Amino acid sequence: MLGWFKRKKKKTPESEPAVQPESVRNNLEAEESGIAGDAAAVAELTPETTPETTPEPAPEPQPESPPEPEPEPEPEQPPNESRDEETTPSEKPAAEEKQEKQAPSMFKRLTERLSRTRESLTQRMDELFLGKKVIDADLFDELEEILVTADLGIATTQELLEFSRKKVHRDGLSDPQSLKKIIKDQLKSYMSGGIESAELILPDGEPFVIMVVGVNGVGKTTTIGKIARKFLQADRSVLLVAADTFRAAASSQLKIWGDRNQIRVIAQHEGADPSSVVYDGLSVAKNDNYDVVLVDTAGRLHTKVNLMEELKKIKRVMNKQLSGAPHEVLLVIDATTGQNGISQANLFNDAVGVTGIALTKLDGTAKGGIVANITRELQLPIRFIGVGEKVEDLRDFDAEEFIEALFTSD
Ligand SMILES: Nc1nc2c(ncn2[C@@H]2O[C@H](COP(=O)(O)OP(=O)(O)O)[C@@H](O)[C@H]2O)c(=O)[nH]1
Ligand SMILES: [Mg+2]
Repeated sequence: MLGWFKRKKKKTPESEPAVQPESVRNNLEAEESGIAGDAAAVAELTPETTPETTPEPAPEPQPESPPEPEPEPEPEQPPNESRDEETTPSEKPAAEEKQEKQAPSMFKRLTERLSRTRESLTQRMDELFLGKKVIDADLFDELEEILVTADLGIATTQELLEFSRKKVHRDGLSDPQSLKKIIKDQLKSYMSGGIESAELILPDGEPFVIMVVGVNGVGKTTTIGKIARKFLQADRSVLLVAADTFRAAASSQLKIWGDRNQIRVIAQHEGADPSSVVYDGLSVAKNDNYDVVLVDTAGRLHTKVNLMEELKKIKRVMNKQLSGAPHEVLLVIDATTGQNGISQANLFNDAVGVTGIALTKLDGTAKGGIVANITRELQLPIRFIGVGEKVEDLRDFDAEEFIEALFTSD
Protein backbone atom coordinates (compact mmCIF):
# COMPACT_ATOMS: atom_id res chain seq x y z
CA MET A 1 0.00 0.00 0.00
CA LEU A 2 1.16 3.49 -0.84
CA GLY A 3 4.33 1.98 -2.24
CA TRP A 4 5.39 5.26 -3.84
CA PHE A 5 5.13 7.01 -0.57
CA LYS A 6 8.13 6.73 1.66
CA ARG A 7 7.65 7.11 5.35
CA LYS A 8 10.21 9.41 6.86
CA LYS A 9 9.11 9.40 10.43
CA LYS A 10 6.58 7.69 12.59
CA LYS A 11 4.61 9.87 14.92
CA THR A 12 3.70 8.69 18.36
CA PRO A 13 0.00 7.95 18.71
CA GLU A 14 -0.39 10.76 21.33
CA SER A 15 0.51 13.33 18.70
CA GLU A 16 -2.46 12.31 16.59
CA PRO A 17 -5.49 13.40 18.53
CA ALA A 18 -7.75 13.82 15.54
CA VAL A 19 -8.31 10.18 14.77
CA GLN A 20 -8.17 7.02 16.76
CA PRO A 21 -6.44 4.73 14.33
CA GLU A 22 -7.20 1.51 16.14
CA SER A 23 -10.92 1.97 16.50
CA VAL A 24 -11.17 3.68 13.16
CA ARG A 25 -9.42 0.81 11.51
CA ASN A 26 -11.80 -1.68 13.02
CA ASN A 27 -14.73 0.41 11.98
CA LEU A 28 -13.36 0.71 8.50
CA GLU A 29 -12.87 -2.98 8.13
CA ALA A 30 -16.38 -3.57 9.38
CA GLU A 31 -18.01 -1.58 6.64
CA GLU A 32 -15.57 -2.29 3.85
CA SER A 33 -18.15 -3.74 1.57
CA GLY A 34 -20.88 -1.18 2.07
CA ILE A 35 -19.04 1.82 0.78
CA ALA A 36 -19.78 1.72 -2.91
CA GLY A 37 -23.51 2.10 -2.65
CA ASP A 38 -23.50 5.32 -0.67
CA ALA A 39 -20.72 6.88 -2.64
CA ALA A 40 -22.51 6.14 -5.87
CA ALA A 41 -25.75 7.47 -4.46
CA VAL A 42 -24.32 10.92 -3.95
CA ALA A 43 -21.88 10.86 -6.84
CA GLU A 44 -22.16 13.90 -8.95
CA LEU A 45 -21.91 12.73 -12.49
CA THR A 46 -22.23 16.05 -14.22
CA PRO A 47 -21.25 15.56 -17.82
CA GLU A 48 -18.67 18.06 -18.98
CA THR A 49 -21.23 19.60 -21.24
CA THR A 50 -23.75 20.43 -18.54
CA PRO A 51 -24.30 24.18 -18.68
CA GLU A 52 -23.27 25.96 -15.53
CA THR A 53 -26.67 27.61 -15.35
CA THR A 54 -28.59 24.35 -15.13
CA PRO A 55 -27.90 23.02 -11.70
CA GLU A 56 -28.91 19.44 -11.21
CA PRO A 57 -31.04 18.83 -8.18
CA ALA A 58 -28.39 18.23 -5.59
CA PRO A 59 -28.85 14.73 -4.26
CA GLU A 60 -29.40 14.75 -0.55
CA PRO A 61 -26.60 13.06 1.31
CA GLN A 62 -27.70 9.65 2.39
CA PRO A 63 -28.47 9.44 6.07
CA GLU A 64 -25.59 7.68 7.65
CA SER A 65 -26.49 4.20 8.58
CA PRO A 66 -24.47 2.89 11.50
CA PRO A 67 -21.65 0.61 10.43
CA GLU A 68 -22.57 -3.02 10.16
CA PRO A 69 -21.49 -4.93 13.22
CA GLU A 70 -18.53 -7.06 12.37
CA PRO A 71 -19.38 -10.71 12.91
CA GLU A 72 -15.82 -11.93 13.23
CA PRO A 73 -13.01 -10.32 15.18
CA GLU A 74 -10.67 -8.49 12.86
CA PRO A 75 -6.95 -9.11 12.94
CA GLU A 76 -4.91 -6.28 14.42
CA GLN A 77 -3.40 -5.42 11.05
CA PRO A 78 -4.90 -6.19 7.67
CA PRO A 79 -2.57 -8.91 6.40
CA ASN A 80 -1.68 -7.35 3.08
CA GLU A 81 -1.63 -3.71 3.86
CA SER A 82 0.23 -3.34 7.10
CA ARG A 83 3.85 -2.65 6.37
CA ASP A 84 4.31 -1.60 2.80
CA GLU A 85 4.82 2.05 3.51
CA GLU A 86 8.01 1.11 5.31
CA THR A 87 9.34 -0.43 2.13
CA THR A 88 12.52 1.05 0.79
CA PRO A 89 13.25 0.88 -2.94
CA SER A 90 15.87 -1.83 -2.51
CA GLU A 91 13.53 -4.02 -0.50
CA LYS A 92 10.63 -3.63 -2.87
CA PRO A 93 10.93 -6.68 -5.12
CA ALA A 94 11.12 -9.06 -2.15
CA ALA A 95 8.25 -7.32 -0.43
CA GLU A 96 6.17 -7.50 -3.57
CA GLU A 97 6.94 -11.13 -4.01
CA LYS A 98 5.81 -11.72 -0.45
CA GLN A 99 2.66 -9.76 -1.01
CA GLU A 100 1.94 -11.72 -4.15
CA LYS A 101 2.27 -14.97 -2.24
CA GLN A 102 0.15 -13.70 0.62
CA ALA A 103 -2.56 -12.33 -1.56
CA PRO A 104 -3.27 -14.53 -4.54
CA SER A 105 -6.90 -13.51 -4.21
CA MET A 106 -5.99 -9.84 -4.67
CA PHE A 107 -4.10 -10.71 -7.84
CA LYS A 108 -6.99 -12.85 -9.02
CA ARG A 109 -9.38 -10.02 -8.36
CA LEU A 110 -7.22 -7.73 -10.46
CA THR A 111 -7.21 -10.18 -13.37
CA GLU A 112 -10.99 -10.46 -13.14
CA ARG A 113 -11.41 -6.73 -12.97
CA LEU A 114 -9.25 -6.28 -16.05
CA SER A 115 -11.14 -8.95 -17.96
CA ARG A 116 -12.42 -6.62 -20.64
CA THR A 117 -8.95 -5.39 -21.48
CA ARG A 118 -7.63 -8.94 -21.29
CA GLU A 119 -10.19 -9.98 -23.87
CA SER A 120 -9.50 -7.08 -26.19
CA LEU A 121 -5.72 -7.09 -25.90
CA THR A 122 -4.10 -10.26 -24.67
CA GLN A 123 -6.67 -12.84 -25.71
CA ARG A 124 -6.92 -11.37 -29.19
CA MET A 125 -3.14 -11.40 -29.41
CA ASP A 126 -3.10 -15.05 -28.33
CA GLU A 127 -5.63 -15.97 -30.99
CA LEU A 128 -3.60 -14.15 -33.60
CA PHE A 129 -0.31 -15.78 -32.62
CA LEU A 130 -1.84 -19.25 -32.41
CA GLY A 131 -2.99 -19.09 -35.99
CA LYS A 132 0.42 -18.00 -37.29
CA LYS A 133 3.51 -20.06 -37.93
CA VAL A 134 5.85 -17.22 -38.79
CA ILE A 135 6.31 -13.56 -38.04
CA ASP A 136 5.41 -11.67 -41.20
CA ALA A 137 4.04 -8.31 -42.33
CA ASP A 138 0.44 -9.52 -42.02
CA LEU A 139 1.02 -10.41 -38.41
CA PHE A 140 2.32 -6.93 -37.67
CA ASP A 141 -0.69 -5.37 -39.43
CA GLU A 142 -3.14 -7.36 -37.37
CA LEU A 143 -1.18 -6.66 -34.23
CA GLU A 144 -1.36 -2.95 -34.95
CA GLU A 145 -5.14 -3.12 -35.14
CA ILE A 146 -5.35 -4.93 -31.80
CA LEU A 147 -3.06 -2.47 -30.03
CA VAL A 148 -4.84 0.61 -31.34
CA THR A 149 -8.22 -0.86 -30.42
CA ALA A 150 -7.00 -1.42 -26.86
CA ASP A 151 -6.27 2.32 -26.72
CA LEU A 152 -2.54 2.18 -26.78
CA GLY A 153 -2.64 5.24 -29.00
CA ILE A 154 -1.22 5.59 -32.50
CA ALA A 155 2.18 6.94 -31.47
CA THR A 156 2.79 4.36 -28.76
CA THR A 157 1.61 1.56 -31.05
CA GLN A 158 3.91 2.67 -33.85
CA GLU A 159 6.88 2.94 -31.54
CA LEU A 160 6.16 -0.43 -29.98
CA LEU A 161 5.84 -2.14 -33.37
CA GLU A 162 8.97 -0.49 -34.70
CA PHE A 163 10.90 -1.62 -31.64
CA SER A 164 9.53 -5.16 -32.05
CA ARG A 165 10.31 -5.34 -35.77
CA LYS A 166 13.90 -4.34 -35.14
CA LYS A 167 14.31 -6.81 -32.31
CA VAL A 168 12.81 -9.66 -34.35
CA HIS A 169 15.15 -8.81 -37.20
CA ARG A 170 18.24 -8.33 -35.06
CA ASP A 171 17.73 -11.53 -33.08
CA GLY A 172 16.61 -13.52 -36.12
CA LEU A 173 13.34 -14.55 -34.47
CA SER A 174 10.59 -16.37 -36.33
CA ASP A 175 8.33 -17.82 -33.64
CA PRO A 176 5.27 -15.59 -33.01
CA GLN A 177 5.44 -16.46 -29.28
CA SER A 178 8.78 -14.69 -29.03
CA LEU A 179 7.12 -11.62 -30.49
CA LYS A 180 4.51 -11.78 -27.75
CA LYS A 181 7.25 -11.75 -25.15
CA ILE A 182 8.88 -8.71 -26.76
CA ILE A 183 5.57 -6.85 -26.67
CA LYS A 184 4.91 -7.80 -23.08
CA ASP A 185 8.36 -6.68 -21.92
CA GLN A 186 8.20 -3.42 -23.81
CA LEU A 187 4.73 -2.62 -22.48
CA LYS A 188 6.05 -3.21 -18.98
CA SER A 189 8.94 -0.92 -19.68
CA TYR A 190 6.58 1.86 -20.83
CA MET A 191 4.42 1.38 -17.78
CA SER A 192 7.23 1.56 -15.27
CA GLY A 193 9.00 4.48 -16.96
CA GLY A 194 9.64 7.42 -14.67
CA ILE A 195 8.08 5.82 -11.63
CA GLU A 196 11.27 5.05 -9.74
CA SER A 197 12.32 8.67 -9.54
CA ALA A 198 8.88 9.79 -8.52
CA GLU A 199 8.85 8.46 -5.02
CA LEU A 200 7.63 10.94 -2.47
CA ILE A 201 8.81 11.44 1.04
CA LEU A 202 6.66 12.58 3.93
CA PRO A 203 7.89 15.99 5.02
CA ASP A 204 9.25 16.00 8.52
CA GLY A 205 6.83 17.50 11.02
CA GLU A 206 4.56 19.05 8.41
CA PRO A 207 1.38 17.95 6.71
CA PHE A 208 1.75 16.25 3.36
CA VAL A 209 -0.67 17.97 1.01
CA ILE A 210 -2.25 16.19 -1.94
CA MET A 211 -4.21 18.38 -4.32
CA VAL A 212 -6.59 16.24 -6.36
CA VAL A 213 -7.63 17.56 -9.77
CA GLY A 214 -9.55 16.29 -12.79
CA VAL A 215 -12.71 16.87 -14.79
CA ASN A 216 -16.18 16.13 -13.43
CA GLY A 217 -17.19 12.56 -12.87
CA VAL A 218 -13.74 10.98 -13.24
CA GLY A 219 -13.77 9.82 -9.63
CA LYS A 220 -11.90 12.51 -7.66
CA THR A 221 -14.05 12.51 -4.56
CA THR A 222 -14.40 8.74 -4.40
CA THR A 223 -10.66 8.34 -4.94
CA ILE A 224 -9.96 10.78 -2.11
CA GLY A 225 -12.15 8.72 0.20
CA LYS A 226 -10.29 5.59 -0.74
CA ILE A 227 -6.83 7.15 -0.41
CA ALA A 228 -7.83 8.55 2.98
CA ARG A 229 -8.54 5.02 4.12
CA LYS A 230 -5.16 3.83 2.95
CA PHE A 231 -3.48 6.51 5.03
CA LEU A 232 -5.65 5.73 8.05
CA GLN A 233 -4.71 2.11 7.76
CA ALA A 234 -1.08 3.23 7.81
CA ASP A 235 -1.77 5.08 11.09
CA ARG A 236 -1.61 8.50 9.51
CA SER A 237 -3.99 11.28 10.50
CA VAL A 238 -5.94 12.65 7.56
CA LEU A 239 -7.78 15.89 6.96
CA LEU A 240 -10.13 16.38 4.01
CA VAL A 241 -10.67 19.77 2.38
CA ALA A 242 -13.75 20.34 0.23
CA ALA A 243 -12.48 22.92 -2.25
CA ASP A 244 -15.07 21.93 -4.83
CA THR A 245 -17.53 24.58 -3.71
CA PHE A 246 -19.27 24.75 -7.07
CA ARG A 247 -22.17 22.62 -5.92
CA ALA A 248 -23.31 21.76 -2.43
CA ALA A 249 -23.51 18.10 -3.41
CA ALA A 250 -19.75 17.99 -3.92
CA SER A 251 -18.90 18.81 -0.31
CA SER A 252 -21.79 16.67 0.95
CA GLN A 253 -20.25 13.73 -0.82
CA LEU A 254 -16.87 14.41 0.78
CA LYS A 255 -18.49 14.87 4.19
CA ILE A 256 -20.08 11.45 3.90
CA TRP A 257 -16.66 9.92 3.34
CA GLY A 258 -15.38 11.96 6.27
CA ASP A 259 -18.20 10.90 8.62
CA ARG A 260 -17.87 7.31 7.68
CA ASN A 261 -14.14 7.30 8.34
CA GLN A 262 -14.27 9.69 11.28
CA ILE A 263 -12.10 12.13 9.42
CA ARG A 264 -12.53 15.86 9.83
CA VAL A 265 -13.67 17.69 6.69
CA ILE A 266 -13.05 21.40 6.22
CA ALA A 267 -15.82 22.90 4.10
CA GLN A 268 -17.68 26.14 3.54
CA HIS A 269 -20.97 27.09 1.96
CA GLU A 270 -21.75 26.45 -1.71
CA GLY A 271 -20.15 29.06 -3.94
CA ALA A 272 -17.46 30.00 -1.40
CA ASP A 273 -14.02 30.86 -2.73
CA PRO A 274 -12.21 27.50 -2.97
CA SER A 275 -8.92 29.17 -2.06
CA SER A 276 -10.42 30.38 1.18
CA VAL A 277 -11.50 26.83 2.05
CA VAL A 278 -7.98 25.65 1.29
CA TYR A 279 -6.55 28.43 3.45
CA ASP A 280 -8.73 27.33 6.36
CA GLY A 281 -7.89 23.70 5.71
CA LEU A 282 -4.14 24.18 5.80
CA SER A 283 -4.38 26.33 8.93
CA VAL A 284 -6.18 23.52 10.71
CA ALA A 285 -3.75 20.95 9.31
CA LYS A 286 -0.76 22.90 10.61
CA ASN A 287 -2.25 23.75 14.01
CA ASP A 288 -3.47 20.25 14.68
CA ASN A 289 -0.44 18.48 13.20
CA TYR A 290 -2.20 16.42 10.60
CA ASP A 291 -0.03 14.04 8.60
CA VAL A 292 -1.91 14.17 5.33
CA VAL A 293 -4.30 16.67 3.76
CA LEU A 294 -6.40 15.63 0.78
CA VAL A 295 -7.88 18.53 -1.14
CA ASP A 296 -10.86 17.95 -3.43
CA THR A 297 -11.32 20.45 -6.27
CA ALA A 298 -13.93 21.27 -8.89
CA GLY A 299 -13.76 19.85 -12.40
CA ARG A 300 -16.19 21.77 -14.57
CA LEU A 301 -14.20 21.78 -17.76
CA HIS A 302 -16.62 23.77 -19.87
CA THR A 303 -15.41 26.85 -18.05
CA LYS A 304 -11.88 25.72 -18.69
CA VAL A 305 -10.09 29.02 -18.27
CA ASN A 306 -11.78 29.89 -14.98
CA LEU A 307 -11.20 26.44 -13.63
CA MET A 308 -7.51 26.52 -14.43
CA GLU A 309 -7.15 30.00 -12.92
CA GLU A 310 -8.97 28.81 -9.83
CA LEU A 311 -6.67 25.79 -9.51
CA LYS A 312 -3.59 27.96 -9.94
CA LYS A 313 -4.83 30.24 -7.19
CA ILE A 314 -5.50 27.29 -4.89
CA LYS A 315 -1.97 26.11 -5.49
CA ARG A 316 -0.52 29.53 -4.72
CA VAL A 317 -2.50 29.76 -1.50
CA MET A 318 -1.29 26.34 -0.45
CA ASN A 319 2.29 27.27 -1.03
CA LYS A 320 1.93 30.50 0.88
CA GLN A 321 0.42 28.69 3.82
CA LEU A 322 2.88 25.87 3.74
CA SER A 323 6.09 26.10 1.78
CA GLY A 324 6.46 23.09 -0.53
CA ALA A 325 2.72 22.41 -0.67
CA PRO A 326 1.10 20.87 -2.58
CA HIS A 327 3.55 17.98 -2.36
CA GLU A 328 1.53 16.04 -4.89
CA VAL A 329 -0.84 17.22 -7.61
CA LEU A 330 -2.78 14.07 -8.33
CA LEU A 331 -4.70 14.06 -11.59
CA VAL A 332 -7.60 11.65 -11.74
CA ILE A 333 -8.31 10.27 -15.22
CA ASP A 334 -11.26 8.08 -16.19
CA ALA A 335 -9.82 5.21 -18.25
CA THR A 336 -13.01 4.92 -20.27
CA THR A 337 -12.47 8.36 -21.80
CA GLY A 338 -9.53 7.05 -23.81
CA GLN A 339 -7.33 9.53 -25.62
CA ASN A 340 -9.32 12.39 -24.18
CA GLY A 341 -7.62 11.58 -20.89
CA ILE A 342 -4.27 12.49 -22.42
CA SER A 343 -5.60 15.89 -23.53
CA GLN A 344 -6.99 16.47 -20.05
CA ALA A 345 -3.63 15.62 -18.55
CA ASN A 346 -1.86 18.13 -20.78
CA LEU A 347 -4.35 20.82 -19.87
CA PHE A 348 -4.05 20.29 -16.12
CA ASN A 349 -0.31 19.78 -16.35
CA ASP A 350 0.16 23.13 -18.08
CA ALA A 351 -1.89 24.87 -15.42
CA VAL A 352 -0.82 23.28 -12.16
CA GLY A 353 1.99 20.80 -12.89
CA VAL A 354 0.66 17.31 -12.36
CA THR A 355 2.98 15.02 -10.37
CA GLY A 356 1.01 11.78 -10.36
CA ILE A 357 -2.02 10.08 -11.84
CA ALA A 358 -4.87 8.02 -10.52
CA LEU A 359 -6.47 6.11 -13.37
CA THR A 360 -10.02 5.07 -12.49
CA LYS A 361 -12.67 2.78 -13.97
CA LEU A 362 -10.28 0.31 -15.57
CA ASP A 363 -12.85 -2.32 -14.66
CA GLY A 364 -15.39 -0.93 -17.09
CA THR A 365 -13.25 -0.69 -20.18
CA ALA A 366 -11.64 -2.82 -22.85
CA LYS A 367 -9.16 -0.02 -23.38
CA GLY A 368 -6.70 -0.66 -20.57
CA GLY A 369 -3.86 -0.09 -23.03
CA ILE A 370 -4.31 3.53 -22.02
CA VAL A 371 -2.00 2.78 -19.09
CA ALA A 372 1.03 2.34 -21.36
CA ASN A 373 -0.05 5.29 -23.44
CA ILE A 374 -0.31 7.58 -20.43
CA THR A 375 3.00 6.62 -18.89
CA ARG A 376 4.84 6.84 -22.21
CA GLU A 377 3.22 10.01 -23.51
CA LEU A 378 3.06 11.98 -20.29
CA GLN A 379 6.09 10.62 -18.49
CA LEU A 380 4.08 10.82 -15.31
CA PRO A 381 3.81 8.04 -12.77
CA ILE A 382 0.49 6.32 -12.22
CA ARG A 383 0.08 6.18 -8.45
CA PHE A 384 -3.23 4.38 -8.24
CA ILE A 385 -5.57 2.45 -10.48
CA GLY A 386 -9.27 2.11 -9.83
CA VAL A 387 -10.76 -1.23 -10.79
CA GLY A 388 -14.15 -0.90 -9.12
CA GLU A 389 -16.18 1.06 -6.65
CA LYS A 390 -15.14 -0.67 -3.45
CA VAL A 391 -12.38 0.66 -1.26
CA GLU A 392 -10.06 -2.23 -2.02
CA ASP A 393 -10.55 -1.57 -5.73
CA LEU A 394 -8.27 1.44 -5.56
CA ARG A 395 -4.89 -0.21 -5.87
CA ASP A 396 -1.35 1.03 -5.84
CA PHE A 397 -0.22 0.83 -9.41
CA ASP A 398 2.50 -1.72 -9.98
CA ALA A 399 3.57 -2.13 -13.60
CA GLU A 400 4.84 -5.65 -13.10
CA GLU A 401 1.67 -6.84 -11.43
CA PHE A 402 -0.53 -5.05 -13.96
CA ILE A 403 1.22 -6.64 -16.93
CA GLU A 404 1.14 -10.07 -15.32
CA ALA A 405 -2.58 -9.64 -14.66
CA LEU A 406 -3.15 -8.79 -18.31
CA PHE A 407 -0.96 -11.55 -19.71
CA THR A 408 -1.74 -14.38 -17.36
CA SER A 409 -3.31 -17.18 -19.34
CA ASP A 410 -5.65 -18.20 -16.53
N1 LIG B 1 -16.52 1.24 -11.87
C1 LIG B 1 -15.81 2.18 -11.26
N2 LIG B 1 -16.42 3.30 -10.85
C2 LIG B 1 -15.69 4.25 -10.24
C3 LIG B 1 -14.29 4.10 -10.03
N3 LIG B 1 -13.84 5.23 -9.42
C4 LIG B 1 -14.92 6.03 -9.25
N4 LIG B 1 -16.04 5.46 -9.74
C5 LIG B 1 -17.39 6.01 -9.79
O1 LIG B 1 -17.41 7.18 -10.60
C6 LIG B 1 -18.46 8.03 -10.20
C7 LIG B 1 -17.99 9.49 -10.10
O2 LIG B 1 -17.11 9.60 -9.03
P1 LIG B 1 -16.86 10.98 -8.23
O3 LIG B 1 -15.87 10.66 -7.18
O4 LIG B 1 -18.11 11.60 -7.81
O5 LIG B 1 -16.19 11.89 -9.36
P2 LIG B 1 -15.70 13.41 -9.31
O6 LIG B 1 -16.75 14.23 -9.97
O7 LIG B 1 -14.42 13.45 -10.08
O8 LIG B 1 -15.51 13.76 -7.87
C8 LIG B 1 -18.98 7.46 -8.89
O9 LIG B 1 -20.16 6.76 -9.15
C9 LIG B 1 -17.88 6.50 -8.46
O10 LIG B 1 -18.36 5.46 -7.65
C10 LIG B 1 -13.66 2.88 -10.49
O11 LIG B 1 -12.45 2.65 -10.38
N5 LIG B 1 -14.47 1.97 -11.10
MG1 LIG C 1 -16.34 15.32 -6.75
